[in-house]
Amino acid sequence: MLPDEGLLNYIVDRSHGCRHVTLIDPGKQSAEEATKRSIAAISAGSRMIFIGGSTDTPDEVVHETCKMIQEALELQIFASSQDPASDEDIWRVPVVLFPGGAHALSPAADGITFMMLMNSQIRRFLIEEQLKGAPYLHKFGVEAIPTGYLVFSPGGKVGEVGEADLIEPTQTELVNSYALTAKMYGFQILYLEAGSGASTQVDSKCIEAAREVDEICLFVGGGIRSSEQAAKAANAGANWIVTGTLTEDAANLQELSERISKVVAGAQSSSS
Ligand code: 1GP
Repeated sequence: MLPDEGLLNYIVDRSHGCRHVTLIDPGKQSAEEATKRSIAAISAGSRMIFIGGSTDTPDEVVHETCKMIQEALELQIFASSQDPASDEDIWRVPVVLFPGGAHALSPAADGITFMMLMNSQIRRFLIEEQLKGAPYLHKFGVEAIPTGYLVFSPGGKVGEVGEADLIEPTQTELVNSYALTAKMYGFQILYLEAGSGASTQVDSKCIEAAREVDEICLFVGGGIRSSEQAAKAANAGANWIVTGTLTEDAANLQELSERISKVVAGAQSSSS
């Protein structure tokens, strides 16, 4: 659900400290379950929903998931508007496509992180998937947020599929050059990714090296599960922390809420 200030303004706004994104892989649960998880995540303090992940999910499944989450958010806004004690704005949370390529797009999304996998070694993820996806996004009026995407060691599946020249923790100068390059391309977001389910999160020194480029909005994800890990990334300069596995392997909605509350608290504990 699009916030009043518009998607880009909402994303780059730093007045709320470091915020949390819940990544939902529409291929890993039904649209109903994805919707329940999204609502629980937002109640626990998550401020954006990303839809993406698996490479083989059909467009219909992605669309159904986006649509159902949007409808549930509308209902929550309506319910809150009937209750003077509740704040309907907490439900104005954008549902944004976080694609693995030109497939799995949906006009029901509020926008898309339109990404260049900057350290991919193959043309496909530097420009070809984008060429395929752009006419579709144009046709359906899905807002594209220019995003640089960098995959760090260990990198996981995205590192493999994207044939990324994985960045190691010592390569801080390189990270800074990528951040400058991203800025010069006009990218609004730089996403630092360790890979879904990564055993180690993106190194703080690398986040700091990217943070030196003040204008760019930094997303950090991959392997973050605890409040401490979230605080570490936030203190190094992340503007948004993304978690996916945390939600996927929660035994139930209660556990999901507790886990997200902790990560949100960690992210928000940062003074930066
Ligand atoms: C993956 O960065 C995200 O693209 C989230 O990673 O699944 O490890 O939370 P996790």
